Amino acid sequence: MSYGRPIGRSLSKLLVGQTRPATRSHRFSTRCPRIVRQCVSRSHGHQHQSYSTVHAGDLQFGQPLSETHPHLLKPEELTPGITAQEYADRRTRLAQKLPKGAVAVVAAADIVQRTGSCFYEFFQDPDFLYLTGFNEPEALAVIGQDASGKDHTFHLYVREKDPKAEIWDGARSGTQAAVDVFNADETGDISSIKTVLPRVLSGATQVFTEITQPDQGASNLWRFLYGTPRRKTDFAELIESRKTKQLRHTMNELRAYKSSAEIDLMREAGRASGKAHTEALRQQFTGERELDAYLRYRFISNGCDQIAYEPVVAGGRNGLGIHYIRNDDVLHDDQMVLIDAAGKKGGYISDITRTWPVKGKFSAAQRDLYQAVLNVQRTLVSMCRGSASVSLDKLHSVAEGFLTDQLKQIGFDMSNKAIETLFPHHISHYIGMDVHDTIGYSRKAVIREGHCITIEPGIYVPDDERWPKHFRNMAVRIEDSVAVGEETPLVLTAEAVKDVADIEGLRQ
Ligand SMILES: [Mn+2]
Repeated sequence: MSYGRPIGRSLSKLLVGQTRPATRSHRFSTRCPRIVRQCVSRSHGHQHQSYSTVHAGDLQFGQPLSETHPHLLKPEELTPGITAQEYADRRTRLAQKLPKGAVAVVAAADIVQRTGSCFYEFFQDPDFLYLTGFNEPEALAVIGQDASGKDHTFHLYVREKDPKAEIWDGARSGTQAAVDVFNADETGDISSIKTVLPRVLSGATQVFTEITQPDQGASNLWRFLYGTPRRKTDFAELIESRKTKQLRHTMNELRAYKSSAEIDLMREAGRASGKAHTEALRQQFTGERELDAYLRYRFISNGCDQIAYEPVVAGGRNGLGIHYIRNDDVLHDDQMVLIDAAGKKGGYISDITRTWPVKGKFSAAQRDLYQAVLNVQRTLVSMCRGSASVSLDKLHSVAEGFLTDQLKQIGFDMSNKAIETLFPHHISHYIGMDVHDTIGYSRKAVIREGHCITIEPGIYVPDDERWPKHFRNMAVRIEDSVAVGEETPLVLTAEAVKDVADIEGLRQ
């Protein structure tokens, strides 16, 4: 969706000292693959100006751009697969959901330190990335409606370029690129945000933000040791005189329905990851670690740019631990291995689980349990349609009923809510930029075209006399990522085989 606001970038403005164009029509001029660098040179005592042309590819930015990484991005794209126009449209859609006079304030994620001078890989805050395409820490966006009510205003404060710091931490895009590449109306050095922000927010009647929410992820121990700060932050003091609302709900409404570009990226991530699962199945592995490493390598070499989440590679009863990620055990020939692993592309994840016999052939009991789960998984995938008018919670109760029937047929006593023990997690979650996307978005919402979800029934049989002996300590989960269609679901991870005959056929 566009309101006639041309989006491009003009790298010709990446000039030291050049005056910023005052009007939008200037700002969104067509992108230029070369930039002109203005030089001041002196000769024979006379000062004159000369111009030389520099390739934009010679400049360095804090993230890949089409000029520097044409193998990753097309010219109109700001991040792989997503155009500058789509980012602008997202901001406009956000602005239109805000009351008049309100602004949204969204912060970039911070770098997380491991120990000493080691850092974890940087992961951008998904809301911030969704709205800006800007993939650096220490940045803040302020977005609101423009005067016409049809377009948005966009302030983006970033780390200024700093040659000394960039030697250590890598290139930064800087404030000039915030305007010329990322299409901000106004920018500034994040180091002066404390003095700049009060002016920026001075006209805002309401502030929508998540920044005031305390860290939800801290453990009990961490809260005991470090508590929550008693003193108000500068930001909290700045906005306390205004009506403050949570932004989460509005962001979920925007992010829950995926654009065709987003679905294309998830399909590419799913194709590359699904292929990797099938490739792994062709080989014999003797340890979880090796299989884990093989998959990580194949996800990337098949076209993903990152791993989507810590993989679960669980032989035998290790699969009963839903979030088992140690992956350090031996794989035995008489076991099945449960693998929940996938890659990510252009910021969009896929989510896949497959379970197969280590030696490539199912025992009778393994086949019975596997086939029971697969039957239910296929039925549930076929319900991922707008025309089915179901919610995730409805899909879950349908899955519980079908799994109960299937397990009865292979000898389970399903009385006393047995299904809740054997199938302890939900059938589905939303997927997108996050593995569990749009946290807080209702599982009671009726799924529609554009929603992307997983279908992942699993049966985990404890070592308990209550269950048939030959199934004890077995775990089977089968999971695909699915884009909901109006009449037909699109399985995003179809390349990962799951039929019994296909699995056994791969290891002749
Ligand atoms: Mn999942």
